[in-house]
Amino acid sequence: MTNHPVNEQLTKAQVINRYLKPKLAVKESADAFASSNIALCKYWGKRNGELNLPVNSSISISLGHLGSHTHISLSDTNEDQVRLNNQALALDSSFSKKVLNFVNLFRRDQKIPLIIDTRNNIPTAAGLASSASGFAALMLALNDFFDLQLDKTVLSAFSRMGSGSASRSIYSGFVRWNMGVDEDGMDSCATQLETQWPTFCIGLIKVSTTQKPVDSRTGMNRTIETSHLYNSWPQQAAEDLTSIESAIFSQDIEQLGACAEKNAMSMHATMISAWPPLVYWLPESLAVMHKVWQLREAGVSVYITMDAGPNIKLLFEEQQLSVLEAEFSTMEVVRPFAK
Ligand code: 2P0
Repeated sequence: MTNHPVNEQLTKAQVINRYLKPKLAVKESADAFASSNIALCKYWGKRNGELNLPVNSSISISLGHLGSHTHISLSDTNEDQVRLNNQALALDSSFSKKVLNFVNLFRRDQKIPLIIDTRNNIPTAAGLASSASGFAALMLALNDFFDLQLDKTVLSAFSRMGSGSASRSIYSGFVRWNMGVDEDGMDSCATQLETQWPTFCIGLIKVSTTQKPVDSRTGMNRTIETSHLYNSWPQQAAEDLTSIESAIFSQDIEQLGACAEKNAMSMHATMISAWPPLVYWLPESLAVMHKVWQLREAGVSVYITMDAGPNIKLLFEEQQLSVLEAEFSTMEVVRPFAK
């Protein structure tokens, strides 16, 4: 694509280094939690793959108690140890490599062997965005462990270098990730929308929890490279962002839901028109979609969003909860603003 300039000059390490002291302080251990998030206006496409700078701004809702918990402590052996959901992983596994590459951006050449223990209470790699909460929790834990004293916008920008959507998981509630324009990407970070919507609900319908065949990063790169429909995506995303943000502030579920559903379907249209085609939907996903559309025809205010996977997320207000629970017996409900 020629209309999305790629600027690969700065590396992650160069950008991060500017914010670090030469020698790190080291605590005995640190703990952090970050919520996962579901995009209402999706992040789909990078203008810079090294720094994970997006083609468009996005908006998400955080998933409250669902997310990642990271514990960092000093390793008493000379080697790092990486644990995921109470299991020790090989250091050359793809998860360990991702975690340690990120940790090394901060540790640099200092010999500080660590135990990095991550626990997700969401299914890993099932389209429920565990990389978002994972990198955000890791960033928060590193900030504490090495006493980096970084402010939240910097933590968001650094998390983004681990995984784009992680920039939004530094905050809770409704969050906007501004695409930014600066060469070093430090203005490509998230901010929290200062509003509460106590009746807002998300319903998670797990169609499949197995590992998806093509990860998001590969999927978005393939889409940019091969889908002609992608040309219309940046402008649509910009328009959807404005509409979704105003619907959040006016608590208009119809406007928010319709625009979020259209945004998700448009993103999937760009994927389906990529080559080879990227079809994350399963027959069960479509069955749920048809059921939702029938319910809406019958007057139930409920809308769909989907990410790079087969699972369905429903957007609705509390008044619809009992009807939807009767229709979707396996649905897990998240109320991000519940006290
Ligand atoms: C989103 N997704 O806005 C979009 C919608 C998937 C579909 O952010 O390459 O794991 O690590 O920056 O953040 C998933 O992409 O990708 C994602 P990388 P990431 O939630």
